Amino acid sequence: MVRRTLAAGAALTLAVTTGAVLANTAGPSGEVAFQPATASDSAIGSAPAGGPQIARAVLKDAAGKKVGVVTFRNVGKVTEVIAVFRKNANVGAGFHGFHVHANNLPDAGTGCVADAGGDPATWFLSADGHLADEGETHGKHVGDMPSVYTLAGGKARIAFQIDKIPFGRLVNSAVMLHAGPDNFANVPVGNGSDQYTENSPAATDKTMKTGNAGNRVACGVIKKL
Ligand SMILES: [Cu+2]
Repeated sequence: MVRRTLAAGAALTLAVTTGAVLANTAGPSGEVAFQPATASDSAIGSAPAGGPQIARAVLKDAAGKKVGVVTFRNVGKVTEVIAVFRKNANVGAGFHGFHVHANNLPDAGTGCVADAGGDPATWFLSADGHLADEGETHGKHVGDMPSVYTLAGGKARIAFQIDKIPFGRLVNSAVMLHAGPDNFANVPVGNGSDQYTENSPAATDKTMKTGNAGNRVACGVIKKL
């Protein structure tokens, strides 16, 4: 337990408990990838004396066209997130799954790599699965974020707060926008007449990992400003 008094702003004391270090246990093909905690993780809850820490991801589509900007502003225990997608972003109108993906497993490459002429299912697999800690299922991944709703012309603006990802873990991870809505793994599995008893275990397992939000259509690596 570390107790710090922030120099910036009004006197504010935050209690910080450094989390356990977790190992990478998932491959790049799944949506879940565990990212080990780093020394910089302890930065959460301690806005530096110089002011908030800011990081940004510029999201591009498979063709390399800039479609949006996501800004993370850490003000202590909470990080404020503002995502803006351009008019004519060409990602389709409606809800889109939106997550922070790990980007630390070298097997499938790193960063946001896509072949615009290739199978869309292969786009941005260079980044790993959702940023997650061991045992978390989708909807509870530390990298899960609210869905983006794009207007008919492709524009979107969404602002929200997150409190599960230390700032140090955000940096160099990747923000991913998916083609389709995110079901947050809300599959009512069971034996009831209104439950998806016909679902295969594999399908259930998949949605518990990804939310079945579909292909990755825009990606940007988070860089500290
Ligand atoms: Cu995702």
